[in-house]
Amino acid sequence: MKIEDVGRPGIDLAAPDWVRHDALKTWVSQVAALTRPDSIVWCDGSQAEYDRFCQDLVTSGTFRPLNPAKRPGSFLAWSDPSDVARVEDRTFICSIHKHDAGPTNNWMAPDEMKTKLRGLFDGCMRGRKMYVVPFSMGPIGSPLAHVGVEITDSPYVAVSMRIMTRMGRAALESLGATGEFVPCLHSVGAPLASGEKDVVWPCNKDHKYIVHFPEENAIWSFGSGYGGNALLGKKCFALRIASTMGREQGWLAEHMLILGVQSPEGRKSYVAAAFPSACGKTNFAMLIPPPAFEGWKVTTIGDDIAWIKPGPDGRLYAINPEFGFFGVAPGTSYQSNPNAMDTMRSNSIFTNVALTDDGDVWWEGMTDQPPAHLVDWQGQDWTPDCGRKAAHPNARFTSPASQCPSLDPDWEKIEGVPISAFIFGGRRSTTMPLVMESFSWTDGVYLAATMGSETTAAAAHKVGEVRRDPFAMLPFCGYHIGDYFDHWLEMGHRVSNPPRIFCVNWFRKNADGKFLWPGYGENMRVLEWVVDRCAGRASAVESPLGWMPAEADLQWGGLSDGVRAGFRDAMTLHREEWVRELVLHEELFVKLYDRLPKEFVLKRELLLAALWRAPETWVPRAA
Ligand code: SAT
Ligand code: MN
Repeated sequence: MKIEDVGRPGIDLAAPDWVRHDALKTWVSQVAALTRPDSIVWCDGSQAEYDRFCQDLVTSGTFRPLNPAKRPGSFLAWSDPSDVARVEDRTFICSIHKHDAGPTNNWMAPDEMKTKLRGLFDGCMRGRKMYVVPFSMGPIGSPLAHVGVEITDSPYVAVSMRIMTRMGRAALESLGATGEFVPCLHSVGAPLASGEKDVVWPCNKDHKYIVHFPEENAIWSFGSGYGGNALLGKKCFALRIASTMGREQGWLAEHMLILGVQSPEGRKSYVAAAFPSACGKTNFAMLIPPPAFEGWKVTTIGDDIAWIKPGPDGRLYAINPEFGFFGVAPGTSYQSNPNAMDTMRSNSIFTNVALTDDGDVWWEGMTDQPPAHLVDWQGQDWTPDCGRKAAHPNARFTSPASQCPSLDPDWEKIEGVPISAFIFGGRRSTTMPLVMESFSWTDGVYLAATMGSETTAAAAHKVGEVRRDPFAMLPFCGYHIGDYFDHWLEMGHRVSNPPRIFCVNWFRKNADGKFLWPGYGENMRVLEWVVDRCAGRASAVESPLGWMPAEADLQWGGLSDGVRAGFRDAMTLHREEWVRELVLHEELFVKLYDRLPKEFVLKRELLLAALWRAPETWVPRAA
């Protein structure tokens, strides 16, 4: 990524002796000359440095230290109310050709965008420190790992990157003097005039740009300090840029959790599962099996992103490129996810949750009884009857993965873990059954490509509308989504032993709007069927859409008849709903026209025919 020489920055550019990468030094000095920070801080990733940055954040008022007796080593931050989620309408894929970004991404010509961005970045770090943050996505030394360097003027970003990635000196040293890195440039876009007092959450209310240049693997982000907009290793690098790299190099970068399942006899399998943001991925990744599953164990490799490559034995192997969890706080409790609650007991950053009177945190759903008094995420007094939410619905915890009690012992294995099954799940109150297995790889790719989901608070748009979210990658695919489907079809043919593909829907409701399936730990019953199918140990019924378990194919110990009745309803296929669904698939296909895999057109016709052959309502029944 070229930035023209705009002169000398006029500050000390000397890098510490462990920085031996000349191209990095050049880039840093170009960025400094453009953005005009007061000083440059090269981040080594040490604990002492982290503590110093946190202390600075406390001094500036961005961080509030939490009560060390309740939440040791932890801090609370409240963002500006205008900066609380990813900004999808301000997110751009600037490929040279518009067609390569495809109809699901915003696009602008790279030159035009760079001119615009250069204007915005000009002097944008005045009055601030510029942090140079080297990081590795994936275990350092893994053949699946890649290095990035984020330049940011936000110390909140620097400390969050240390939790979320393998950050600092070791990451940079793994590059030697000339290795390739992804340059990630970030500014909150709020320069300070000399003597001007800073606000606690600087950001730019008028201009936000989250921009990717796929042909040069570069990222520029301006104006937001929040989540995926600012922690550029996550969605920008590990999904949008990495998906482009994976397409060129023959691997996959996916919006997937990775978990391990171990049976009482010690059989172990790994599963990767895609769900849209804020659909309970962290809960699923840290699932605790119910009492009826004595001896079963679920272990966590990752909760959000998977990088997946063919291994020498014809299977697909996955790593979690991240080092921590950036999870949705509201709804997380010792009931819904004890492992997440234990993970965030210490050394964590909380953003946009409420503060309790004894210096701890609280959010909706954390306890049955809300505290009698809180300070809410906007700094106002809160009582249970005040009519406002105490935490923002997209409030987050940022915690080290190493603190997770269910962490898999092999989570840092450099070759990754072999994947037996892919699971795709949307949030659908109707239509989609609780679980089914695709008839084939191609069928599975079709089902994942046409996945729909009701929108959540993770991004700034209307909550609760159904939108197509192919592979849960709609906001994260860095190139034409039609080409992405082709890449998936091809990857299945490239390996001799591809994973099986399943769809799930934990969110189906009855006519009264009540969930039909209890979810959380009870999802173990579905997960057991999935891994047993992969091992050839579970039976299934052939439905018009795929293989489905009959009631007798799941374990029911410890559940009431009511739950089993809910299961039957959640597995029912209604022809009318499905015909409507297939019409909506057509809406997506029309947008992709020339790059839509031809297999999909045929598959849709076959599905329609199968639905008309089957009874109007179809329930899986054992033969
Ligand atoms: O804010 S993030 O993009 O990192 C989280 C998410 O949307 O999944
Ligand atoms: Mn996500």
